Amino acid sequence: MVLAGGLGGSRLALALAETIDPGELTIVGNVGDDVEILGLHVSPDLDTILYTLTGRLDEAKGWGRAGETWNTLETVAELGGESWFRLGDFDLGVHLVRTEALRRGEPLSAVTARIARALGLEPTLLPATDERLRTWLATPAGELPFQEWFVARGHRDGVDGVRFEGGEAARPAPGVIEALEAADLIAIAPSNPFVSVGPILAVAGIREALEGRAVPAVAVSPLIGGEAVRGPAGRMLAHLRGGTGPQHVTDCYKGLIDALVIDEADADAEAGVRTIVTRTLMEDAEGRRRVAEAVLESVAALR
Ligand code: FO1
Repeated sequence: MVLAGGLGGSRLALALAETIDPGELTIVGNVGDDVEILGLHVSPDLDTILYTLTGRLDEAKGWGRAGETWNTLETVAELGGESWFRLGDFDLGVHLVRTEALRRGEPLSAVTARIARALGLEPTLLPATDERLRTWLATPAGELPFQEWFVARGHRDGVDGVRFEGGEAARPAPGVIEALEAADLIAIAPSNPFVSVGPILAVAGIREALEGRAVPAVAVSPLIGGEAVRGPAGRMLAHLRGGTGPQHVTDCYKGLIDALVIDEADADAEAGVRTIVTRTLMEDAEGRRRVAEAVLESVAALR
């Protein structure tokens, strides 16, 4: 089982799906980034996973679909509608189907499973929760909803704290706890620990199941040489945890992991937990295989 945010999450999920039987893999995705745009429910991280593992991701952007067209968005912009969050024509089809289903009362997990099946996804993809859970950032400019901070303001505002609206009350989506209990290994993807993995762990039932795990849990550090591969994770670790070394990543997962996969560039730094050292950049199939093998090695090493 893998707990995954968007791009980093989907890369590790793909790495594992290419290395083990993909039907044996369960991916639990972040929904704290979910947002309503033009009346449509968008689940960016679930979609990044769906698109990555079915060969549809726009690799250059790291979100949305390859070969996308923007006719609808252009019309929306012409009409003065909401166009800051760029929804492409192909992508919109997914949001239409999802939103219609949710309005009819179908749970997010059920419509996600339907979309996944239709797109040919082999692993099981589960949202962390079917209930409303939203990430908010405390910044010097005030508290901002996730996508306003990340996309509209380009995650330039410093983050003094993260809050998960609905996190305490949210129950794990059907299948999440069962998958956690049936797993041979629990992996935490090299996603942002605060805003990508944080919302998953904010679901009390998931955190408790992870704390009480009977199998090894291993995280892959999102850092290479003390810097995040992409996005604001480095800046957030520095400000909220006091540094950008393996130990600061471990500190985000206290009591939740037995090992941390770190990059060769960070091998000399203290981690506060058992480490597995490899090259962690997953740029190509070879890089993904290396990381998947390091993660899977930890099962044998920790048993
Ligand atoms: N990221 C951007 O930087 N700009 C966008 O306009 C944008 C649109 C978008 C549409 C659908 C989708 O699934 C993702 C989209 N993203 C966009 C990426 C996304 O908001 C973030 O990368 C994730 O939420 C962070 O994991």
